[in-house]
Parts: sequence; structure tokens; C-alpha cells
Amino acid sequence: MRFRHLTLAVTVLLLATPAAAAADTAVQVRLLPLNGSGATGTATLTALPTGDLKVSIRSTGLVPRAAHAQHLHGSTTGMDFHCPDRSADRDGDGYVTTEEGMPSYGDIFLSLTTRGDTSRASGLAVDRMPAADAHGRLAYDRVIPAADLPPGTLDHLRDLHIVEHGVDANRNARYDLDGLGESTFAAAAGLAGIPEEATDPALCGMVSGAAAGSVPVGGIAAGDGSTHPTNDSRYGRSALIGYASLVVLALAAGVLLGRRRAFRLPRAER
Ligand SMILES: [Cu+2]
Repeated sequence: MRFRHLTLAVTVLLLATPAAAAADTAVQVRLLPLNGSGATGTATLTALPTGDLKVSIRSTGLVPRAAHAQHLHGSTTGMDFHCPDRSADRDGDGYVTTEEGMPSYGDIFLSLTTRGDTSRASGLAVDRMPAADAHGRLAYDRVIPAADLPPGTLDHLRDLHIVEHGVDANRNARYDLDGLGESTFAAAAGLAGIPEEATDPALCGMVSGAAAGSVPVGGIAAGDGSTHPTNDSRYGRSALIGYASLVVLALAAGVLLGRRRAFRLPRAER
């Protein structure tokens, strides 16, 4: 009897896994500092059932009261892009510029503006980019409509990277030409006199795992639920919900199987 329940539970787990994977429509991104910015952050990219993309970013340690251009970089065509390391600094000035980073993290895929256009063309639209508060904290939430997303975006969220730009090389709490001179990236785009500090990447993030809200069936099936590195309470709650759903499924399957037996028994007696 106990063995039958175990078999059932395992069967239900196996049956439940593909469904849970298909429902995993959010990815979490950990933002790590670039160019000695000392900034950190987290982001969540959520594919909504409507086909829209929700982007949420929380970062700290950015240049206070300054606009921070931010983008999704990469492509949906399977290119192996990643966040750059120091070796990307080709001219050896100690800073990885936007252009120097592009071979690593790819071109601008979407501009994460606060309103209006989100295409590559808005990459340097600093008047529509979010600003950090007086403490260098930045919060960004936006739903980008399906119609504004390049084809395949939602299927390739794991291939994209979030980059936030804007550093303070000379530590005077603002972007200025004294820090790193003029931005060659902005100049190439026809914008003269923009400080390099404003366009150098400060944070870059790659997908780090399943997001809160998705059912972490894999973790439970592997028996490592208690040692999962994400100790976020929301994650814990979703794990609990996931586990509860499995128990309900197992019970339902048990009832169905019991009924089938009940139906079969008379037939077997015939
Ligand atoms: Cu960028």
C-alpha cells in the first residue's frame, strides 16, 4: 500500500515536470558590477500570457540622481553572448566601454526606457531612462507590449542580458568630461559632448535561475529543496505551493486509480 503511494507520487512528479517547465515564464537576473562601479542589482523578466514582457529591475550603488541608460543586450538567434570581463578592455584604459563590451554582450536588443519607444534607436534617450535616487538606488518596472518586441523575444529571455550604464570614475557624484572624457559611443551616434562616464556599463546581468512565482518542481524532485541557494521567502512560498499542488495531484490520481480499479473489478469477475 505504502509502495503504491510512492509509485503514484513518483508518477505524478514525472507527469507534472513538463507542465511546470512550460509554465516557467519568468527568469531572474543577477546584476553584477562592471568598471568598478560597486553597484549590484536584481531583475526579473516575465513573459506574460498576453505576449507582453514585464521588466522589473532593482539596483543599488549607482551614480545618485543621474539617469542610467539601460538595455537588454544580445540576440534571439543563439549567439553565445555573456557579460564582459576585464579582458574586453581593448585599449587598456581600465574601463570597458559600451563598444568594447558589445562583442561580449551583443548589440542593444531593447532599450529599457520609462515611456515611449523601446527600440535600439532609443538606446541613448537619457530623458526617458530611469534615474537613481539620492542614495544611488534605481527601481524600474515596465510592461513592454507584445507588438514592440522583436520576434522570438519571449522564447529567448535566457539569451538576453541586462546592462545598466553610467559610472563615476572620478568619484564626484556626477557624470563629467573630467572623469573619462567624451563618450566615443555617443559621438558615433551623433551626440557630441556626452561624458564617457554616462555611457560606460555599470552593471551587467545574466539569467541566474528560475524566478519566484514559477514552480520549482526540479528542486523538489531532486530532493534539494532545503539547500537551494535562493532563500528568498517568496521562493519558499512558491516551493510550498508547488509541493501542495503535487500532493493534491497525487491524491486526485489516487482517487482516479482507485475508481478505475473499482470499475474493473466487476469486469474481471465476469
Ligand atoms: Cu546597454
